[in-house]
Amino acid sequence: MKKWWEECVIYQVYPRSFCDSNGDGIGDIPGITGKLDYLKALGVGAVWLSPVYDSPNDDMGYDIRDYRKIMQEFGTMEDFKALLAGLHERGMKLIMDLVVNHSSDEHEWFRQASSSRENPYRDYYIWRDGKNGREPNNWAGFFSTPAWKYDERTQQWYLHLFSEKQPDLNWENPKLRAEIYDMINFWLDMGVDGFRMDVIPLLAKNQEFPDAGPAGDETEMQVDSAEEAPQYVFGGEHIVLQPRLHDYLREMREKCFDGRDCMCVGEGTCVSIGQANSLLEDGRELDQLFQFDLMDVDGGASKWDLVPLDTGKLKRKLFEQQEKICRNTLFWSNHDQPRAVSRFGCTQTEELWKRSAKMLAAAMHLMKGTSYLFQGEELGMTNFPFADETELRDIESINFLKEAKKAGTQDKAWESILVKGRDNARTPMQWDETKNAGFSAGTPWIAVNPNYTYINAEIEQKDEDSVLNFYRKVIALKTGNAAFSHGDCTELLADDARILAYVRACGEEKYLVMCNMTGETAKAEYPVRLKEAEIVLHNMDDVQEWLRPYEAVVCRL
Ligand code: TEU
Ligand code: CA
Repeated sequence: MKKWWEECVIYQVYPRSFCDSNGDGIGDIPGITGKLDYLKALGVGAVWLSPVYDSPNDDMGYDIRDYRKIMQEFGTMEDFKALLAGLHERGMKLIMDLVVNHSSDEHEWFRQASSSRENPYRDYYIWRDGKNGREPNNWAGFFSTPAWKYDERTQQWYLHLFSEKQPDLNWENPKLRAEIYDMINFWLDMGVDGFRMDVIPLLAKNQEFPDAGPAGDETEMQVDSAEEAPQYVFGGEHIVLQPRLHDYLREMREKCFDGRDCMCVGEGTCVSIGQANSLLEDGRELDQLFQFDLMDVDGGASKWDLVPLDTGKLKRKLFEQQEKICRNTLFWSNHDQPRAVSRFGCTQTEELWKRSAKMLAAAMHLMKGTSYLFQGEELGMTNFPFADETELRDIESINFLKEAKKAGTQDKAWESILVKGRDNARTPMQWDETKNAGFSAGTPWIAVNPNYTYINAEIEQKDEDSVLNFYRKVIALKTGNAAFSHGDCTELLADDARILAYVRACGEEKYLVMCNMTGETAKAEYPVRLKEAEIVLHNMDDVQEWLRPYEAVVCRL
């Protein structure tokens, strides 16, 4: 028996940039409620809502100050309940973002914990003495800083894998865990249908907190002179998928999810394809997982290393995920990733922009697994042409650029930020061709993409040939046809790096999906003659013998 979350397409809303209802330039919850009919017409069955909890927004809401309070600029708890009711009235579900690896340093727990070593909340966080006058170990954080910050008042260091204002919670502490489970049940009792779990593979840490990289070499940390900065190293082997993580997730399921028709999808930060099932297969931990190998195909040692897209490598990753992850999620982007059509498609001309955006829709969302769309993906929204750093809002890019300036590599860093910066995904949703793309009557908190004049929901709703209407057809196929919602997925043309081809089959229903992922016409030994095929979906007006650049066809077999 399939679960609701295996049969619907899920749409991620980044509330700050979705729709501003009161003209303060910031998206808000009533703005989302006002757009539910748009989402219903798109054909999505659930919304994943990025954090709406009270937050100082150091990391745009992923730094929570009060887990049971709605962020003031997003609205009130009544607004939230109206959104939840509005979704349920339309037969749609709501998945909240659960950020419990860390809180904000302005959370009451941390205010207490950092007031004294004896405070009862001290062990809600991770405090250690320094070593040789420096951090307890050599771990680097995710945002270009060391992973520890010194607290003068209590003379110890606290762990923060992300920003300094995001202290890691100590999951070894059963009191902390009980508080989190209580909070989860608070939202589930209200009728929330599930959670997307932020950096969930990192909850458990090696309690020895050893140095990362080559065997912890004490001298590595010894700083002979002030200008010699120690080498900070990502401590993945000590913080990713640690054994205790599985205990925590099982306990969370017992305390919160058992007996409820709810779901949890984990953000599989640093989890390989081969490791994914350790969190999924017995169903006692996560229901689904976002696995990120696809998000790394155009990166090197770090996301900022720009590597040309290799469609052969992309295909291999896609089919490896299909084959090895028992409950797969399908996504091209989210609020942390650049826009799909700019990254995996082509924006050189309006024709190729439209065609490649549609090709990506068919390529990804007709595969096997639950499809997750990121807001604006259905319009073909693109990366933003940031003029300079004053237009940046994201701490990850801002910190990265700051460090690059110290190293004199700011020009290269800027290049990378334009291509990979998270702000690309966070520019306002483009609703129509009025001021600020209809996002806000005020001054948006982040600039609106100037291409909103032709990339916007209103114009695309009226255009039968738009990216939006193509997404509607893909979603209708995906959710309305057993071959696509439940069927097997068999790869074809595996050795051809240009063409993504697969058969979806369930009983008598069989369909072939063929997508040319490149800018060249792809001549090859096709499984069917396109001119004789029964085409049910196509991103071009006529049929030729070979797939033209970014051409996608879906044929009934
Ligand atoms: O992201 C986790 C994470 O690993 C990010 O660093 C992401 O991989 C990177 O930004 C890609 O460029 C989650 C949230 O999705 C992100 O928005 C938060 O900043 C982060 O956790 C901390 O909560
Ligand atoms: Ca607002």
